[in-house]
Amino acid sequence: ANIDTNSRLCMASAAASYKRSLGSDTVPACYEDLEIADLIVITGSNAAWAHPVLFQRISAAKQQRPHMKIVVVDPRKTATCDIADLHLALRPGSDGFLFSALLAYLADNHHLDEDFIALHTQNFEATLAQAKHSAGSLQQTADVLDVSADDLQTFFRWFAATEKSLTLYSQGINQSATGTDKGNAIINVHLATGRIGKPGASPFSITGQPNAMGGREVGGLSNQLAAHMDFSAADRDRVKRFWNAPNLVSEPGLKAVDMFRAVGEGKIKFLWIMSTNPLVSMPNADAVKEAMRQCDMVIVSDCMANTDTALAAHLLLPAASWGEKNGTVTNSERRISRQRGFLTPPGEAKADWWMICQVAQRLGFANDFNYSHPAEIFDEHARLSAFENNGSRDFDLSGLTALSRAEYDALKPVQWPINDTFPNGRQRFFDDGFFFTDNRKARFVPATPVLPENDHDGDLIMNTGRVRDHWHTMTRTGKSPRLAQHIAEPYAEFHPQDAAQRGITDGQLTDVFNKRGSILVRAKVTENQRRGEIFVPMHWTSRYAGKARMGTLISDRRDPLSGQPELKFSSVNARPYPTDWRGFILTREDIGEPGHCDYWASGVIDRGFYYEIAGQGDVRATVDHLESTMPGGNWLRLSDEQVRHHRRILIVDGRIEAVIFTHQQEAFSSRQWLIERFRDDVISNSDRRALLAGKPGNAEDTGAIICSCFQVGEKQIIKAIHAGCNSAAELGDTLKCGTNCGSCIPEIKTLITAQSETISGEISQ
Ligand SMILES: Nc1nc2c(c(=O)[nH]1)N[C@H]1C(S)=C(S)[C@@H](COP(=O)(O)OP(=O)(O)OC[C@H]3O[C@@H](n4cnc5c(=O)[nH]c(N)nc54)[C@H](O)[C@@H]3O)O[C@H]1N2
Ligand SMILES: Nc1nc2c(c(=O)[nH]1)N[C@H]1C(S)=C(S)[C@@H](COP(=O)(O)OP(=O)(O)OC[C@H]3O[C@@H](n4cnc5c(=O)[nH]c(N)nc54)[C@H](O)[C@@H]3O)O[C@H]1N2
Ligand SMILES: [Mo]
Repeated sequence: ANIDTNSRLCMASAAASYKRSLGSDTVPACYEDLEIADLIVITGSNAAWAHPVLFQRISAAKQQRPHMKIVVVDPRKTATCDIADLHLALRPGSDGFLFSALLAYLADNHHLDEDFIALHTQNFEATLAQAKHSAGSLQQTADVLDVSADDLQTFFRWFAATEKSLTLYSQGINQSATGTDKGNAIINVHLATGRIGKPGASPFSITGQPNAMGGREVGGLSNQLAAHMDFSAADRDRVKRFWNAPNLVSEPGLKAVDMFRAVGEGKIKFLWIMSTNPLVSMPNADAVKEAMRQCDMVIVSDCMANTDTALAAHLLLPAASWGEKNGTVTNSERRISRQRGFLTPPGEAKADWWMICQVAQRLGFANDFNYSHPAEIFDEHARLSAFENNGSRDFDLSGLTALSRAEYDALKPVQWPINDTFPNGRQRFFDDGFFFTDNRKARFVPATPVLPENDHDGDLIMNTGRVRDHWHTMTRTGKSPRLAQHIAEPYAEFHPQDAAQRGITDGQLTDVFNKRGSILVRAKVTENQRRGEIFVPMHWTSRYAGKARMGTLISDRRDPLSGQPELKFSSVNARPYPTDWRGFILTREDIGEPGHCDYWASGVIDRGFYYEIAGQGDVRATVDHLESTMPGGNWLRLSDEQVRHHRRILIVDGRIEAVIFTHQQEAFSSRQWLIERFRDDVISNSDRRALLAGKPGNAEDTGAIICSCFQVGEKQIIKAIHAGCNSAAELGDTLKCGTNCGSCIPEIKTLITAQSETISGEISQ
């Protein structure tokens, strides 16, 4: 039942051989698709920020094999475009047209794999007919996509000509009311060219959560049973018998959006929310909040006590977090890895499985939920996957049943299925051309592409997604000073013309609103946005900002099949939010929501907290109020009421305890310098003078942190560029930036380009 040493050795030598083979066309015995592909299409994903490990692999492979082509399909110009040979900045939601037209093009230009289609697939004719019907001419498709016909043609030619092509897709495809159709349109072009399950040639849905696959394997979706079984009569019967559960649920449950609607309608009166923060991450988030308020009983299990959702709970159960518990996770290449706890859970925190078992036992299932260790649960999971399987179902862990505790503990990462045919796991699925359907043939699914519905609540389309250094609702990344320094405030990105048209300038506070709600965020003006579209990060919560829960603006329109909401296409308005003053606070203690401020955003710094604040009207009253919420002591107070400038500093025993700065324009230009002084145990005389003068001292101000790993700031990088470093590699040698996780390399390159323009400008002047 274990992975034998031979296979480990085989994989190790294969890994060495694929490395050797990079640059040549020979395919090694064991292969890594990303390294050997000749074309990688990345659509609907900002992989540079959201999948940094995969992205760094792709980037390294491209460096080794420069002929490898990368096409990025995204309405925005993102950090991922850094390595792109071609960027299709398409109209939001038009991917279905793109891939349908590609299918028609492949057929018209004789690039289909007729044998593969005939032998291994079904429903091709209807699918092609539909694609041809919706495609139109190249120019028509280019018009729908709003890209140039030349670029489109280039993409089609490259795809047609490149056997080893991968299509990676993520939330820009899925989070759509027609996401299932778009996924099918992508899979269709791969089936039609036989490019599936072959080395360097496949569609690849890059899942998000580290254990997104694991969640599906155990049936963690409302329309699934455990072990990848669904609600078909045969599957239900099988699970019923395996568990001896005569009352097994007979119908799929409600998906997230429908479930919260049912809560709102009083049809669901009891909710147990585990490991998610829906008050922030759901669309129509204020309706979700209201639904929860009306619900009779809301229980929240979380490892954090103060999330937006936890604060709305009747009962909070403290959960152990990942480093504190024991189990397995499955990544997007089907690889199951043991996760071993390395910390003792604090206080009363318990693993989620333990809580579920305790409840089940009290509901009368004492004998069925009497596990004493996760290894026992894994064993049952593996046995269910193997039950009456015999190779008929893809998910099969029969080779991992009946592991001893020691074997479970020592389990090495392995790709499922693990069974008689694949005792050491299976590296590649579908390489034999057989699929897990009744007749073993892959199914083409035709779909008529449509553009997203526009509610016309406003004249801008709001796209949402991730930033590099935060994870979802920031309940954990929000605690890290290093990560907070990359982007300190919630924001919205605007195209320069859209901003100008509305009187919005870079750095200005902006009200983004529609009939559902309104958020207050800082504007960033950038050519990376298409006209008429803005981008807002999904991360900021009520915990970290006064009004930035962007989910409140999003409708709960959703895909009829997957239930996935339209999270990347909401109709909104934007207008500048004028303020009379802006301020910056540092404190040792978390002061929660700072009162009397129209705007605030906060985060952690080493040994304290920062607050960005802004407001209208009298600032003195606000400053007095803020001071009153902080420790007493000998506050130094300076003010220049003319320009709404206040500087209040509390120093106790030579250490800064709190700082409140306001100004009608910029409260203090060098936040990073100030944050660093907050770290000092004793403030030097010159720094004290600098503080009082409201100007940074001699110490270097590093600027906003670009490289989180080595804490290298923008200003340091710019200085090094001016001193002669003109590549990311040279900057890495000099400052170490970008040499660990590498996720800041695209930003470093952008700085180099921007600075070289300045430098050449200086020279030519
Ligand atoms: N740093 C960081 N990394 C993460 C996460 C995180 O929170 N922070 N979360 C993880 C999780 S759970 C997930 S699901 C993944 C998500 O990973 P991604 O899907 O890569 O992340 P998003 O930022 O949602 O990016 C989606 C991209 O789709 C683009 N897009 C929007 N509309 C369209 C469209 O119509 N067509 C196309 N082609 N593109 C479009 C957006 O502009 C955006 O750049 O990230 C994972 N990794
Ligand atoms: N507008 C918009 N909305 C989105 C998205 C988008 O791109 N745009 N992306 C969507 C996607 S792809 C995703 S994945 C979701 C993410 O949305 P959520 O899942 O709601 O966000 P998280 O912040 O990951 O929430 C996880 C919660 O679980 C807690 N937690 C962590 N570990 C444990 C544990 O071991 N046990 C328990 N019980 N709790 C734990 C954390 O503290 C946190 O409160 O957001 C979705 N919403
Ligand atoms: Mo996700």
